[in-house]
Amino acid sequence: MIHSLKNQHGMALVVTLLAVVLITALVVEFSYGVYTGTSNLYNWRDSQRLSLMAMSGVHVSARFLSEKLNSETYSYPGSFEFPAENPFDDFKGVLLIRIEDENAKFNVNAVVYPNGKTKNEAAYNALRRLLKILGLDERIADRLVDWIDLDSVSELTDSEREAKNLPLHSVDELLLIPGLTKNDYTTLLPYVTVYGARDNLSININGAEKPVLRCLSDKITDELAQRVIDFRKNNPFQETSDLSKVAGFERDTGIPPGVVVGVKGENFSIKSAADSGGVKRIIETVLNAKNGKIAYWKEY
Ligand SMILES: [Ca+2]
Repeated sequence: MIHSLKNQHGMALVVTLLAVVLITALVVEFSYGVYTGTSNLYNWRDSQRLSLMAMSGVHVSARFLSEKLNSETYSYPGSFEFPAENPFDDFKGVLLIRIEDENAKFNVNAVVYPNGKTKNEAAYNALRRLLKILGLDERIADRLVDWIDLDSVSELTDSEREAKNLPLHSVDELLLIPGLTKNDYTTLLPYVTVYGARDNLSININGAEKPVLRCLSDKITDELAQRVIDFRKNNPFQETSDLSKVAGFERDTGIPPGVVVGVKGENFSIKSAADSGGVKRIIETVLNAKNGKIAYWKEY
């Protein structure tokens, strides 16, 4: 019964989102008419139209997130995709929106406290566990600390070489860290972020994938992490203490101070791709759904 109600609830959100997409599409259609009134360049027109579609995808997502987060104490799941086919009457194309909760990922900047001087041991140890779980060299955690911290004292021989000595602005910067390979980067990418609090390592357990759940404490085995995932499918965590309802967490979660478990995302990445006959226009953005600020924007 609970399961079915949850499903209906999920469906209602998607239907609302669809309705908003269609309304927005009409608005875009109108602006498009105005926009292209003075031009007869076909490619330009097409490209502008795709761009507007992708933009409407971002607006829809931002509105959806803001409404959802204002009305609920938690956010679930960690990511979802929303395709809308032919949202225009006379437009054959697809708008594909993907939304990801950045706070369900490991914020690599949290390994050094905001003062730039002190290593957050709990976050650092959690990162070592994440690296180990992913089959990567645990010393990458030391390389990251040296890259971010203000001092130039090397943990490893080359780990302060051309170091930024500041937090990362985008995950791509990981590629600049000495000794961190393209393979390390690709393996880490689905699980790490640069957005979110830096005074603690804070993770939304409603969205975190298994390796991220496991790295929270030594105690969280693959089996325990799977139980968390199974539990939240039917009962998303509405508050942090709900974690104790999962078998194995009743008495103690084993999560150390310095690592904070949350149930709600705040920073979301949105990828909105408009595609017509293989011609694409994509917008990637990261939005703070709480204060409406855009932390990242890229259109291509
Ligand atoms: Ca440094």
